[in-house]
Amino acid sequence: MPIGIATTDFNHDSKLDLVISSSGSNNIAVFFGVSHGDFTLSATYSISGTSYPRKIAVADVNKDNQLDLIVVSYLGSNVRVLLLGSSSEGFPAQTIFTDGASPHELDVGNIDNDTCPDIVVANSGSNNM
Ligand SMILES: [Ca+2]
Ligand SMILES: [Ca+2]
Repeated sequence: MPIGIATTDFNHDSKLDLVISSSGSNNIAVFFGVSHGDFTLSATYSISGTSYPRKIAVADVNKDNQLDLIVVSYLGSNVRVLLLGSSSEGFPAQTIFTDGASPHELDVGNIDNDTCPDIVVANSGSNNM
């Protein structure tokens, strides 16, 4: 079941692309925009374990000028970061950060005004952020 969506231009072709998380199949699908509002499936990435991926955000986490994906794993109680462009296979191994119980929402911004993006996660199971 699709549950999270983000839009950006991953491949720098000036056409909007879609990223969709699917909770039932534990994966993320990337669709590149083509023309006239159509999209083509680029790749599907498994989110390991019984993860139930939900909200997705996009940011250049490692500052290599390639956008990366950040997704919350509701059942895994963690946040996964998938780096784009550091491998010919697209998003390589995931970096997993332990989080509170049942993370539900996330957003990315620069909270402390340094040069690195920060991630804020709302944990519905532990009533904290
Ligand atoms: Ca694009
Ligand atoms: Ca990056």
